[in-house]
Amino acid sequence: MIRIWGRASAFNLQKAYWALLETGQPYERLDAGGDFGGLDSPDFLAHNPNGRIPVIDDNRFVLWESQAIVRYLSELYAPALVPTNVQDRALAAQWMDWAQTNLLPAALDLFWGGVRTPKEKQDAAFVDQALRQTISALSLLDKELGTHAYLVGDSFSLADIPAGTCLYRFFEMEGIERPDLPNVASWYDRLTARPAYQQAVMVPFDDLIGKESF
Ligand SMILES: N[C@@H](CCC(=O)N[C@@H](CS)C(=O)NCC(=O)O)C(=O)O
Repeated sequence: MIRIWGRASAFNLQKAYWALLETGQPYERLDAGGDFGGLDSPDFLAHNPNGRIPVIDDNRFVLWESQAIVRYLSELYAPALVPTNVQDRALAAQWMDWAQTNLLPAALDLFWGGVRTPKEKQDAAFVDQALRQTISALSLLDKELGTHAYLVGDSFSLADIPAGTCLYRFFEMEGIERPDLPNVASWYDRLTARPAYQQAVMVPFDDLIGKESF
């Protein structure tokens, strides 16, 4: 039985949880972080000395960092999510690293500034800049997705998980203008058809307003 720690509304938990659900393995999710707290308890820190969620324990193998978890779970339990040839695996790594270092910081700033910051404290210039950066990153994806259905070729793979996780909040948050991104929108439709995406990612995100959390 795989155990995974993290509150359902945590962005980084959602990446790892989505991958876990794609594996079909039995699991237990334990709420932690946000209003559940517990990240500074000795037991939690013994699992993750970095004091963040998500963390998994797979028969005493403990792993933290969401994208490391996505890779581990896919390779061990859902090999169909891992491209078989070296070049495609390299492309998957490219998209995962790009999402982590380019798309997600912008998208999380947008979410932080426009959703988790109380309305009366929101900084319009900050939100606007984060929106422009997010749209710029999504426009790059829109071009890429013009020639194939998923980030690596025409099959869903682990490469889609980090970038795909931010789409639900981007398309659902209120008060922003979204440009037409037809290929991203079609990709999003394909992701939302996946039961694992629905369960892990399409969950309310209007909690923790005013708290420093994603
Ligand atoms: N780089 C880490 C970041 C982990 C992280 O910052 N997690 C956030 C939730 S998205 C957290 O633990 N926040 C504290 C809390 O929720 O209380 C990863 O990808 O796993």
